[in-house]
Amino acid sequence: MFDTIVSPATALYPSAIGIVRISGSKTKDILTKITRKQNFSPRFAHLVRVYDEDGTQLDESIAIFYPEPSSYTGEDMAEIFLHGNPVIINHVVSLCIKNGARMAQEGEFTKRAFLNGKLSLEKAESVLSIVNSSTLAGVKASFKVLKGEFSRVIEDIRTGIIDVLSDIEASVDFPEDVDPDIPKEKIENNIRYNLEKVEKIYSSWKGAKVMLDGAVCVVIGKPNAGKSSLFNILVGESRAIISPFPGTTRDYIDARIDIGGVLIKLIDTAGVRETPDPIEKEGIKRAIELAKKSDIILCVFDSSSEFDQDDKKSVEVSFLSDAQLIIFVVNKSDKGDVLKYREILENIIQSSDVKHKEIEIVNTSCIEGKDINKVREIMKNFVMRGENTDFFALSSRQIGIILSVIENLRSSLEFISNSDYIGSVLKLREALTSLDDIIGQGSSQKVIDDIFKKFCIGK
Ligand SMILES: Nc1nc2c(ncn2[C@@H]2O[C@H](COP(=O)(O)OP(=O)(O)OP(=O)(O)O)[C@@H](O)[C@H]2O)c(=O)[nH]1
Ligand SMILES: [Mg+2]
Repeated sequence: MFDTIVSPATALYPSAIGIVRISGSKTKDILTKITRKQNFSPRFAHLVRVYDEDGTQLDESIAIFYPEPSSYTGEDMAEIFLHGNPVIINHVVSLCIKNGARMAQEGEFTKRAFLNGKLSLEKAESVLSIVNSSTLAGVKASFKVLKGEFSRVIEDIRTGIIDVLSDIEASVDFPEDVDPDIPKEKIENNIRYNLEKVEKIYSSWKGAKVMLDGAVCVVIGKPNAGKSSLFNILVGESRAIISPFPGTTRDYIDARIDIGGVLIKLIDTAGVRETPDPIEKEGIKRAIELAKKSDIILCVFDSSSEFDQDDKKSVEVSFLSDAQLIIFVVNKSDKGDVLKYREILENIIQSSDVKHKEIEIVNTSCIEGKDINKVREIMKNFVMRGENTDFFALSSRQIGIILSVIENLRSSLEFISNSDYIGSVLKLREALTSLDDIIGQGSSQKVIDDIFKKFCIGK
């Protein structure tokens, strides 16, 4: 049992209606004291007078009483719809406090809803993002979480993982009781199937996030490829220093650009190469760190040079990054052999196992300003795609958990492929615990139940 809390539920500036919310066991008592009305029908809009301490009438309002457990918080609750003057609202709140309530802390009504089992954790978080979203797409994506669509998907993945666990755990612990040939391939496929579902949650959120918050685009590539030249053209002014000497850019430089209404934070970085120079080394380290956390990578190549180790390293950095869009910009088309570079890059893409990323190749000439618009167009389309994406608006806590589940499932796949069943089980269990954290559940009793379901009757 908690104490009774009260607070304004609407913003404190003059408006048509201002709402005061009360929750807790003293709710009805307080309501009666300030309105002098004894009986409230559940969830009925009563027209009431509100009285001040000295008995004078303060306002006429609508009061609704929600008896527990059928209320937002799960406790006795009331909402009083007053005239929207902050003076009235604040005074009514203080009357409630004088009659036994205390001022609610931030988010305390929703917190109680969670603690009283009315909302799971992820739904409680969605209430916050519904209120805070700055776009309609964000509101709709948050509402989907509140409606329970997200928890249904999570539950689905959870059940899928439990099934895999049952298969593996049963055959490891009790080999004589279980059909011995649950093929390794089947287990692998089942893990992969669930992994893809979790990855889809992440990639669709990420795709939509760039539309909601703007995208971070990092320009990388070996020294002298033309990164700063490209950066300056996209920014529309000569921000970064350009020179024919490799290793010109050392620190990173950023600028906000607007491509047809799409906001992008563009970052120019130091050229990637092996160097003994500690300052340049530090610049390259930063470039790689920035690239890792980006949404878009522009990986620039000098087509008039030979494809070398530094180019290879830049491609590697692109593939290992979070970026969902990689544009291989084959620059210096005015003087280089772009076809040769293109062929090498196409082969690398073909033989790589990078999935879920969009990879494009564009030939450009920064000197002639050629085909830079293609780069702009691809970036814009990538960001705008989020507009129609079916995604859940998730909190950073939830995304953190989703990422750890992805990690766990990937490692469990790796263990299985090395026939390390115990290692795989441990990782799957970690994934389950994390999934439970999303909705705030904590038990893995279901795993045990599922294992015994597979035993022969009578054993
Ligand atoms: N011919 C030709 N030269 C180019 C092109 N783009 C850039 N350059 C030249 O290539 C040299 C290097 O350009 P930058 O933009 O400084 O290259 P960077 O990749 O930023 O180099 P670092 O900062 O040293 O890593 C400069 O002399 C540019 O003028 C191009 O498309 N064609
Ligand atoms: Mg540069």
